[in-house]
Amino acid sequence: MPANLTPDYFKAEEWFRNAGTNEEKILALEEMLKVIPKHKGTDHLRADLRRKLSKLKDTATQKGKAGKQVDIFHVPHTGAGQVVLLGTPNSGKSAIVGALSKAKVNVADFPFATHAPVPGMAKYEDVQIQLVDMPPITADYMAPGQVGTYRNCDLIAMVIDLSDDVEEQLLILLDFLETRKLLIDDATPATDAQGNTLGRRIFCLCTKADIAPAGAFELAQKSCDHLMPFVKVSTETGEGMDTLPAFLFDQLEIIRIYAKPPGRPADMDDPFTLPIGATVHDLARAIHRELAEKLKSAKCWGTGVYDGQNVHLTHVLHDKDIVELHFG
Ligand SMILES: Nc1nc2c(ncn2[C@@H]2O[C@H](COP(=O)(O)OP(=O)(O)OP(=O)(O)O)[C@@H](O)[C@H]2O)c(=O)[nH]1
Ligand SMILES: [Mg+2]
Repeated sequence: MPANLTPDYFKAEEWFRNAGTNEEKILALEEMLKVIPKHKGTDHLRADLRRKLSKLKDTATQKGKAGKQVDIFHVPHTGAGQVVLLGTPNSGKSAIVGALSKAKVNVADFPFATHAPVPGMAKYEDVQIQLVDMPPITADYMAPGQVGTYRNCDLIAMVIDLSDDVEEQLLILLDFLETRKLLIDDATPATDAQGNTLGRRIFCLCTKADIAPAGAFELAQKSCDHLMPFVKVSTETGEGMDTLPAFLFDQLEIIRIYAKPPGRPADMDDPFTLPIGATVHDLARAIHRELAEKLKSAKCWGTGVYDGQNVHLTHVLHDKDIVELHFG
């Protein structure tokens, strides 16, 4: 009996083939099992997929047996947040990372100039935001393991070259994000059954504004069927580049907090960064996980408090607050 496999199944299968880690393979196999047509003709295939899945889950729980593998697509986080660029070949990804950081990127007039992730640090006021330049993806190709970098980042910058076919680029990039469950929408829960986070925060970074035909930016906005912020830049003229770090900071949804030791001035050079909505207790945990349980009281200077006000451990902090912690 014919299996009659669907396009959704083939997409999930491609995801499985390109998965660089066992976690990613598990996610892809679960998707394959979800979308595979369920009839006699697929009995064998489904049994085979279930076997593979259970084997992978077993390996995932047997930690530390194999030697450490080097995964070039695993980019350790540094700074206040990690922003990873996603785009088709020649769209201007490396030029952006090169313009905002000191990273040694390869900007070139030919496609596939970037082969591996290249991280660089972009400065926004007193914090550093990590940008990661990436190899391109196309409708039929991505480097094996590449999806892992997107899975682990804080924010995806979907790069669209305004001087090229914006609709086609959007189709390719959104399809990649949708099939890998990287878009937050009704079909993608916040986490999967294993507790892995699925959807990521995403925005659209439109480049080459200097050579864009009239209306290209508006067309990109109109053609994107997912709600996300859009910005327009040019690394050639600098348009939009000055305000890009502030925009990234906003999109990361973080706040800066300056810790003040009792009786001494606050350290205003090196803020802690915490998610919006973080409390005094979250700050204490960020400073020292064990000491946090001994936190007795706190004083706060900043938004919504008078200077030096005693605040409860559940007090919600704001960007640029100064906090003095007293441990028992
Ligand atoms: N006019 C103009 N050209 C740009 C701009 N940004 C990048 N370019 C040019 O576009 C070409 C590709 O830029 P890259 O930054 O290498 O593109 P990429 O997306 O990193 O390319 P891959 O690594 O192949 O994926 C280079 O010739 C750049 O000089 C821009 O804002 N305006
Ligand atoms: Mg590049």
